[in-house]
Amino acid sequence: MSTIEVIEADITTLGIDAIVNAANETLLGGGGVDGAIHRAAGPELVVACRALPQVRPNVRCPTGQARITPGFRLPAKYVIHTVGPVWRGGSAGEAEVLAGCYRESLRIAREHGVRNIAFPAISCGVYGYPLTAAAAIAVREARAIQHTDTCVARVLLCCFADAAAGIYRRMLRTDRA
Ligand code: AR6
Repeated sequence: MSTIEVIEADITTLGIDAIVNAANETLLGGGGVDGAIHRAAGPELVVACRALPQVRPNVRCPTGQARITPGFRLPAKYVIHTVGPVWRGGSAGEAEVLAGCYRESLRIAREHGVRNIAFPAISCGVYGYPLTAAAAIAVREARAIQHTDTCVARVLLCCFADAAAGIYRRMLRTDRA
């Protein structure tokens, strides 16, 4: 049984088992939450990411999949890197790919005995995914494991802005499983 909470925070400050990074396929860093996580984790993080095998030239994590590294100087023990879809209007399979990011991150979390995990709003920045639609997927995927997962006890949906947190909270209240 796990709980789902919406919090407003800088995800890099959370002292929990794992935080999820909204990365790109290279896993070598970028802007947004990815940049913040790399800055806070220190240079060891990009070294660890670079050491992950490439599945294609310059692709260490295909879109919709996830990879794990230590958190290094972060208060979180692990970083689970996932790559969300770029929003292309909604008919390019974005919803299924985004759901895959949550599922794969939770699967890897479980494999590593993670009990507490925080997700940012994957794809909702530079990648342009509409927040309300993305929040519905985040809530649905967190709920999908809520009653069956014996490892993950707490899923935090971490928003950077209060407007986003409001949307997530409304989704949690209205979209009961
Ligand atoms: N803590 C929590 N949430 C944050 C933080 C933070 N410190 N910083 C930003 N956000 P984005 P994407 C929120 O653009 O859309 C990178 O360059 C932000 O408000 O970080 O998946 C990667 O390398 C937004 O709601 O990720 C990729 O190239 C959410 O995190 C690309 O951006 C995601 O915004 C990925 O784009």
